[in-house]
Amino acid sequence: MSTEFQPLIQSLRSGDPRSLARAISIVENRLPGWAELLKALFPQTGHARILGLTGAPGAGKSTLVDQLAKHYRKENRTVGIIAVDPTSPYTGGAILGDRIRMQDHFSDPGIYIRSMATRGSLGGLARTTADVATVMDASGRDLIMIETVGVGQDEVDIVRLADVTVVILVPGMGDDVQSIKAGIMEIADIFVINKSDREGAERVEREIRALQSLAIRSDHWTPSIVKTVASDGTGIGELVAAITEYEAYLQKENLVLQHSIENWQERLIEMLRDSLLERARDQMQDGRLAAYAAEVAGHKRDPYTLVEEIVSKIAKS
Ligand SMILES: Nc1nc2c(ncn2[C@@H]2O[C@H](COP(=O)(O)OP(=O)(O)O)[C@@H](O)[C@H]2O)c(=O)[nH]1
Ligand SMILES: [Mg+2]
Repeated sequence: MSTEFQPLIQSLRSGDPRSLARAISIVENRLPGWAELLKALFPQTGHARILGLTGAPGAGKSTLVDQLAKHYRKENRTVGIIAVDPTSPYTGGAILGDRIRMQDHFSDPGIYIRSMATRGSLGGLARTTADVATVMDASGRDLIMIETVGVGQDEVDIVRLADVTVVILVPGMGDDVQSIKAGIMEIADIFVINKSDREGAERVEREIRALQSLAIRSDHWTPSIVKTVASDGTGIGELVAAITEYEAYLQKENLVLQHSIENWQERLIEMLRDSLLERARDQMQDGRLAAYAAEVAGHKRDPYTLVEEIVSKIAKS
């Protein structure tokens, strides 16, 4: 099977954007051979740094990603962007709507942009995003930026795979800082207060500091707070410095491997759950599930024994 993908893998490694696009499509849409492709690519991964950026719609995530991409390109680092944001302006390198700015990058093969379909994702959004990042990593991208909207469970799962997580807030959403604190306080390695050209940036900063004084992270890192105006590039240098500083902290404290182990623990459980469930479903084709449900509903059978039986059949198959 893997020989079938050999030419694709070769051109992918040479950085060819079309091969990258094809490989991502295979993985994202779970086309035949997707798992074989990932198996073949996995040994080539582990090089890319993954940056997660999350925040409410309109907070300026895409604008920030765009500015960061420009910055890192000047340092000659190759960039892959994954937008898990249905409102994002870019899709597979093509531009939607009025966001002309990304056009700057079109002629630069050092930047590859991909939007994820957020609905009906076959393998679950977080897992598919992780797999797409794996493909980008294998293609030799130095830096992968993942843009996600909001801070729901999906987002938390997605940003878990990032080495560095940036949470973007904007002035004028003061109460939101309170309401989303549970979700963001744990995942933010760096806070960005974007649209600092607006009234109220100081207040947001005070609120973050107040929340920070209540929560001590297990790695003892105090997330930095950076004020930016993404639309004109103000503060991007500071943000890059904050990212570098956090990465240096991870290195110094030997936390990189630990992060990775924690991340894989979650991902392995998820993969096992998916895979076992798939096999259980295989066993219950042709209305067997409905028949079982009818038996349980009619109290002809207890569900506990039933599940044990199904699981032991999977183990034997
Ligand atoms: N005033 C101001 N507008 C900004 C700033 N950053 C982004 N914007 C604008 O805010 C809007 C939403 O930005 P976008 O990057 O698409 O937000 P996203 O939904 O979080 O990806 C766009 O019109 C941007 O030009 C900023 O720092 N200040
Ligand atoms: Mg966006």
